Amino acid sequence: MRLSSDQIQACNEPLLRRHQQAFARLSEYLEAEGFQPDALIAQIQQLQIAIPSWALGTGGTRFGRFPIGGEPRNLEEKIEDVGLLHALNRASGAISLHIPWDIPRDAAHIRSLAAALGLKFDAVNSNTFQDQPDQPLSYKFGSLCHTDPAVRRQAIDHNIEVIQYGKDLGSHCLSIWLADGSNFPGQRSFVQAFQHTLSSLQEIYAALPDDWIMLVEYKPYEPNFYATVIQDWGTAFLLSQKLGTKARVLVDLGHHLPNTNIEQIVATLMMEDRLGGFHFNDSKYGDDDLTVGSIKPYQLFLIFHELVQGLQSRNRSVDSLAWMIDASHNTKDPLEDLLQSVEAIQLAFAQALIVNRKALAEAQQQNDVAWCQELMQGAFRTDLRPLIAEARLQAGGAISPLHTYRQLQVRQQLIAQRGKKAVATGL
Ligand code: LRH
Ligand code: MN
Ligand code: MN
Repeated sequence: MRLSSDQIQACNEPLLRRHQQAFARLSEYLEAEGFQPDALIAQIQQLQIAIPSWALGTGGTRFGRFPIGGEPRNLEEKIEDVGLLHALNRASGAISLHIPWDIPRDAAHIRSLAAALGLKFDAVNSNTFQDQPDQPLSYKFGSLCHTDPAVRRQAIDHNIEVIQYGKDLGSHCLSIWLADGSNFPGQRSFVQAFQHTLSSLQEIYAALPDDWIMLVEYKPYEPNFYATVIQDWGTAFLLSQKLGTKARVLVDLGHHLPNTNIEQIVATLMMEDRLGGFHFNDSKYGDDDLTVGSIKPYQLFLIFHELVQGLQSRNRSVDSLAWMIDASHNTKDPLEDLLQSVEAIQLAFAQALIVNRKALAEAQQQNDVAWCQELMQGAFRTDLRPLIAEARLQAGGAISPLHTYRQLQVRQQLIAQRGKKAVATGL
């Protein structure tokens, strides 16, 4: 299924007048504050968020899963779904694949399908946290860190194979998340587990093409509940430093202990030029994988504030980082949830763009604490939804993606085509 620009424009029609009024009011305010709406729109349009191939179906918990129907049954249909999102918001122009959940067996065909929908391939993800049916050795006690060199070899070879799939698709980035760790004190030597991980990563790094990036993702716990080998940003940073300049840290927002100051981590990683990318989601307790911006929108804004600062001070463009969503949708339609997540990211980015940085630097220098807060919250509390809608509209998208998605009865059509019982692979 595809959405034509005529269909989208027809849905925009009745919303146009109200949108134009709201955008005119906002433009006037922004101009008075010293910002050019057109320049902001150009920056917003540049930010493309990759959609994970593993999150296009309903997720679940270990207690149950409630499929919604019409879920994509194969990679082709997942690409089709990302195409639907991108047609609506013009900001989801990339897909991130998890191997072997989504193996692009006919890379040329998959590539051309994606290209026809305006999609690129972002990071390819390896998977050594599950055993596959045809796999000779088990990852029950780890993969790249395993005590047995034969298991490490198998996991290294898998990563090298994933690089090959990525090359065939035109990706430039390998993303590695390891579940490796231990469940009980004394089970493993921390030092040995780290050293095995490092030497395995070094072999994978050696197979990485020159124009590729290796993203190292950290997580404090789950599925191991005593210790995780790459538990925090410090460990991921250390590994990336030891590996070389192509290795960078991936920050998954859900992979922190409660109340961790993620924006400070982001600032430090940017300062050291080691930030590689993001897995966006939101959480109340742990790795909840909820809709981006649904629980802690101010934190999201503060993260973007550091990102914008870091990118501007290094004169780097937004596409120098890998922007991805990593969420799971247990009770909402996954496509609606993803539309909401992308919009939350765009909003936080736009809010960060309108922080008066000059005034903030002065207030910081004067230790004017109240004024610093005023400037930050002033940007955060500005309703920039008409600006994001205008960015979409000018790019040929929907003024209100969710509204249009429902009006065009996309889910109902997907169910009619794929069936009520179609269930996607992935989370
Ligand atoms: C682990 C994780 C990691 C995996 C994905 C499926 O919690 O965030 O990024 O690749 O979930
Ligand atoms: Mn993740
Ligand atoms: Mn996670």
